[in-house]
Amino acid sequence: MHRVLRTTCIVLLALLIGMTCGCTVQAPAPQGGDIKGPLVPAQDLGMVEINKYQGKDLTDFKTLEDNSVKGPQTVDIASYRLVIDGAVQSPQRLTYAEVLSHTHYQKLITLHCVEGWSATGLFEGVLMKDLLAQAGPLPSAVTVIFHGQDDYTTSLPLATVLKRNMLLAYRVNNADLIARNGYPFQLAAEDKLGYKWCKWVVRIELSTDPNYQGFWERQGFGNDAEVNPSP
Ligand SMILES: Nc1nc2c(c(=O)[nH]1)N[C@H]1C(S)=C(S)[C@@H](COP(=O)(O)O)O[C@H]1N2
Ligand SMILES: [Mo]
Repeated sequence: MHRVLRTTCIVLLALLIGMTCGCTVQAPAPQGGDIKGPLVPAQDLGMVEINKYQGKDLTDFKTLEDNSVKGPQTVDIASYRLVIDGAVQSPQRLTYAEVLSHTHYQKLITLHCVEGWSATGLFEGVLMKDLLAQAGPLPSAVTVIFHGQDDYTTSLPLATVLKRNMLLAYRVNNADLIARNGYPFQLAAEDKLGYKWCKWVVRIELSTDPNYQGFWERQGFGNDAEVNPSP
């Protein structure tokens, strides 16, 4: 009897905590599985777009509904510069080719949108770690703020970006990103909800503010946005 009472109390307490913390949106359970592969140097997969990789079905990103706040952006690659600034030793303004001069990597990753859908792709990109090393984050830098050409912003802790070997992707499924998917660059924010996967990245700002909130985060979506939060 005691046991039942105690369990009931714990359940009620958990519900109460859940309700009071209900101001932020929780991550949905991954749908269709959280498919993930190892980080490998980019291999030549031929000139064609692929829809299967090592036996896994890939999502056709081109036909995904575009949910971006202001719709697909058109980035002029001739005048494009990726700005890396803020709390860094030497701010950078990199051309598309300069970004791509870093080592290319590939990884099978699933994007989970907070709305409940998910998409799996073979992402190809350069390591954020390599790009950031070029600018030299100051010891006081704790947050990486991503700015899209549409003035969208989102952020991640610098430590997470480095530890997870996050990729700044320029290709998915062996095809260059198209405008609706973030051309020229989308952050492949592995294990973070879709709103952390900034598209049309034009600026990477290092910040000393641990509590910075991006566009959706300011609307009440969790700043952590972890897909598989550990208890
Ligand atoms: N610049 C920018 N990036 C953005 C968004 C946006 O509105 N603007 N929307 C985000 C959201 S909510 C999701 S789910 C993903 C969708 O990425 P996809 O279109 O490549 O699937 O992009 C993210 N990146
Ligand atoms: Mo999303």
